[in-house]
Amino acid sequence: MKRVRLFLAVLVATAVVVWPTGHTTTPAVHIGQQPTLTLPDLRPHLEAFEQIAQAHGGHRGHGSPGYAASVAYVEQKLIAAGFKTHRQQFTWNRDDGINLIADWPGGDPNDTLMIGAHLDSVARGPGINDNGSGSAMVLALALAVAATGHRPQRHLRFAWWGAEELGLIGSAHYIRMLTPESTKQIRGYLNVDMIASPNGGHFVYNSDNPIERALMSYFTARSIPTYAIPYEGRSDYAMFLRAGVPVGGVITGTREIKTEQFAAWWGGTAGAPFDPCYHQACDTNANINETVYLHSSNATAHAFWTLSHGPWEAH
Ligand code: DTR
Ligand code: ZN
Ligand code: ZN
Repeated sequence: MKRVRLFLAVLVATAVVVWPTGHTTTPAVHIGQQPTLTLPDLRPHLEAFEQIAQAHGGHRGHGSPGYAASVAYVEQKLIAAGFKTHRQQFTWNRDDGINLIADWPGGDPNDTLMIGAHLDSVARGPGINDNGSGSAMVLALALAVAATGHRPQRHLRFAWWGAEELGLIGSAHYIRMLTPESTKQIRGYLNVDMIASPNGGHFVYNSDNPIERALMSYFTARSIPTYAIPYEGRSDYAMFLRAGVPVGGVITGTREIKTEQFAAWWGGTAGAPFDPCYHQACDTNANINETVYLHSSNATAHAFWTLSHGPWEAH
């Protein structure tokens, strides 16, 4: 009888250790230390994007080897950090397009927080402000989530969109491929496009939702003036908005001219464009305002971290 009891004890112990009960339990919620993104977190990715463009015909446009190399660069960093990555293929203008989607394991998939940036440039140049700045920030944020072991109640999904410059093609494909149920699982989407303009400022989408409030709390806490801009449907947030997903984000300006008032608020040159190299070959690493970039990056990181847990409407 004693031998039987011993056998059963070993069997149970083995069953617990070797044969789990068939369902994976989500790791306990752990709120990691909110990161402060620094230039060493961001610049290496911007420099990699410019080197990729230089090695592949001068740009990272949809369907080009430069775009494919940009996807591979971001993907390998994410996989090394423990993300589950997925290349979502689509075709546009007879060229193969790719959205790179990365899910951080854990969290409630029915309550997903998303952040995204388009990874493609125009065919005229390397696209470092537009939109290496956004792509690098989203990558640095994802790596910070992994490094801090951040495991909030919400599921976290990161995206790098293809073919934005051709008309929001990649993000439109992503939304089109969602079912109504999976669309409802997305609690909110933060868009990150052009956040380091050389003569830039701090524009916040006039979302009137928890995303805008979380973004504004960063700037208000530092007494940094901001200017609310309406949705114009000119970046990847547009497709999420049309699908009924709450959206938000910041932008530091494109070819529009900086006014005297804005120069008084943010410095820089009145009467000149926020980004004189918008969609030009000179959109290189020299086309980055580091002060503006750090504020817009950390405002977005603060909002994402804040919104990753807690009651949505309480924000
Ligand atoms: N279409 C973006 C630039 C752009 C224009 N308006 C906005 C508003 C919000 C974000 C981005 C933009 C591009 O050239 O990539
Ligand atoms: Zn852009
Ligand atoms: Zn652009």
